[in-house]
Amino acid sequence: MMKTKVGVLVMSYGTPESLEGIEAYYTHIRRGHAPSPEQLEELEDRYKAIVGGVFPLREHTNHQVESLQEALNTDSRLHDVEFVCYQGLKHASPFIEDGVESMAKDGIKKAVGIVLAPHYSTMSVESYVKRAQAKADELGVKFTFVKSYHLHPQLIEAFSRRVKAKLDLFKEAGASRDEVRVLFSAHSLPERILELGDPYPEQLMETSRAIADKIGITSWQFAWQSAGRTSEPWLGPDILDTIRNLSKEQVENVLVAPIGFVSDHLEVLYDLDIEAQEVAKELDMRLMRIDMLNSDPLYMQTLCDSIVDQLKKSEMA
Ligand code: FEC
Repeated sequence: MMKTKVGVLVMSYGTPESLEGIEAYYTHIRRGHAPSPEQLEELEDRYKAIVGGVFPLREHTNHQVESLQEALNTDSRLHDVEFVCYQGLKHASPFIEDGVESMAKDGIKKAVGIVLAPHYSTMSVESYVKRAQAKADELGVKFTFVKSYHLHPQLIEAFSRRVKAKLDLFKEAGASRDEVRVLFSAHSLPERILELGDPYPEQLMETSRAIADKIGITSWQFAWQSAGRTSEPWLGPDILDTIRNLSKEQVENVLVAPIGFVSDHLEVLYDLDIEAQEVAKELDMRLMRIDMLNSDPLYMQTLCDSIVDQLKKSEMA
């Protein structure tokens, strides 16, 4: 039987290729406005603090795309389809548009897009989708998109296992479950998303609640991290302020669960493992972080299921 080829555009944030590439990357994030020398130096210093010769996000994205293609092609539900995965990055090469162009060159007529971030926001997922759709319209590729998968049972299972594993480590160190405050976190966005009725904060609360319920924890709360350094207000409370407040409440053990991200990258390896860890140390608190999902088979299954469901829903399969 001839299999129909379906393209999968796997979209992710992107990271520089090297320390020399940081300026171009930062300029792209700032929509073409180059950073000041001070801003550039500050970002370079953050990368220098985490990068051991390779930019970890690039390796993880490459591996996620390979693993997903394998998972999709062993999924028994669509045996008349051959999935071909393409990478499309938001702020680095291969850009989202490059991914769509490669598909068109390979003769792909039908495709699904998915972002390696579980929660939908007009400022995050929607901006990936708009760019992919614009290029697809230009090149005549028919697209459908998975816009969120924040409550997928396998995703909740994968996060829950990681939270539980770290709670066990706290226990070994002498802190019972009730003595540990679990802090779920995600990337902050400008507060103006709320005026647009953006589902991002609610979806993040839903993921947090689902994990807490699954493993039966009551001592948890949510905080925002990595807010931009701009003059407009960003969603709060900020995670560093939250850690300081917890110390005032005599909480001595904190487990951070950055459920808005899936991979090891700057916002986790610097903002949490260096910056938040420093604050905790100063306050004499014990802070741990859950491991990221990276290419966890449960996460690959989440992506795979969401793609197959979306294809069926859109009647493209
Ligand atoms: O490891 C790496 O090289 C990349 C780490 C990285 C990830 C990431 C994810 C998200 N961001 C989101 C929103 C914003 C908004 C702005 C913004 C700015 C930056 C800067 C760097 C950066 N982000 Fe990012 N983000 C990562 C890295 N991000 C570097 C620039 C310096 C700084 O502010 O720290 C502000 C842009 C502006 O000026 O207009 C808004 C969101 C996510 C999670 C969803 C996703 O992955 O798409 C939301 C990873």
